[in-house]
Amino acid sequence: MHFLKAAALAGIMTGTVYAAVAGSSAAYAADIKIGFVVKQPEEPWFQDEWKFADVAAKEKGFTLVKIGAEDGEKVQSALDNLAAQGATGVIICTPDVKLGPGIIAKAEANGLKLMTVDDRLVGADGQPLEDVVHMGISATKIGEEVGRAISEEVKKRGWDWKDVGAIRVSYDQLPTAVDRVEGALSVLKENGLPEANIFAAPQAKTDTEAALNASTVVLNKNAGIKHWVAVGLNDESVLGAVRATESVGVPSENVIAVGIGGADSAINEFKKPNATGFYGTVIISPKRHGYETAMNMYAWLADGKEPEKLTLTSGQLALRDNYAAVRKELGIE
Ligand code: FCA
Repeated sequence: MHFLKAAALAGIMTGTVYAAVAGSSAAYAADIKIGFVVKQPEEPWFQDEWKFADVAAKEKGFTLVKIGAEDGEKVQSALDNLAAQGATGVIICTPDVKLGPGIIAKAEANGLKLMTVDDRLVGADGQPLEDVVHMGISATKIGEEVGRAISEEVKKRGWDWKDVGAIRVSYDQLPTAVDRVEGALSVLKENGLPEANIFAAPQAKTDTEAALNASTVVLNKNAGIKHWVAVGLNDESVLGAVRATESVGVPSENVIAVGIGGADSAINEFKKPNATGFYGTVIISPKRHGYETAMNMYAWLADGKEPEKLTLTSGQLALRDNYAAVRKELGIE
């Protein structure tokens, strides 16, 4: 800011560069501050979102304030802090979509333009708050992609669906999570998985540890089942199911788990010398969710250009042997 102001001042004094500085939006960019609040800052997906939002900030010259907010109270104070710091826009992935009306009110009271990313706010009736600008993943379609990948591999390994157990790592308070796992399970059922072979493993939080705990209960109750598949809302939840199969002694060749995400959690698993039950992941784009949301917010604040109300992004399946190429193709190396 100081530099730009100084440059503008210098422009006035010399009369030559002034027009160039004043005419470029860079003169305003330095004054624009945008918050990027995420529910789980330790999760690689969110770190990648931040990383790409930072790229937008550098490119445009605005200030990005990154805040982790794991519960409702932290969300409230994040919104207050942002306003106190002079931010005028915030992009948020909330820890709880039911905080929706409260978040809208708080953002409004603080003069913050609001966009949500990944998890869409809902009202008291559980329906999405459609007036809030949102970028999410096309959850059902991506879930179906998971289901197709698992089904093909089940066929390839010659398993009989009758003998396959499916761990449904669930986080049903989050609509996108329901859409993702239901999309996957619909395809598995279409291909022959009996409904009775689906076991819910409700996780208390969307991380690996919670999924491991929930999945262990399912496996212990169903020790007679030989072949397992696992679905969940993200890589972490599916990895929890895989860790659980390992801990109860199911050999990795008897497990087919496919996640959603494609960030470091998945990559580190693919880098292991021996294949685990984590067969693949549908890679989604932290670049679109980080860079593009930040660019959209910037355009809204700097040029008054309101973003599309709803953007749903796609995913692409990647396996152990081609994940690097897929990431490259998506521009997210
Ligand atoms: C949700 C999940 C994250 C990520 C994101 C796109 O927020 O919790 O892991 O999948 O959607």
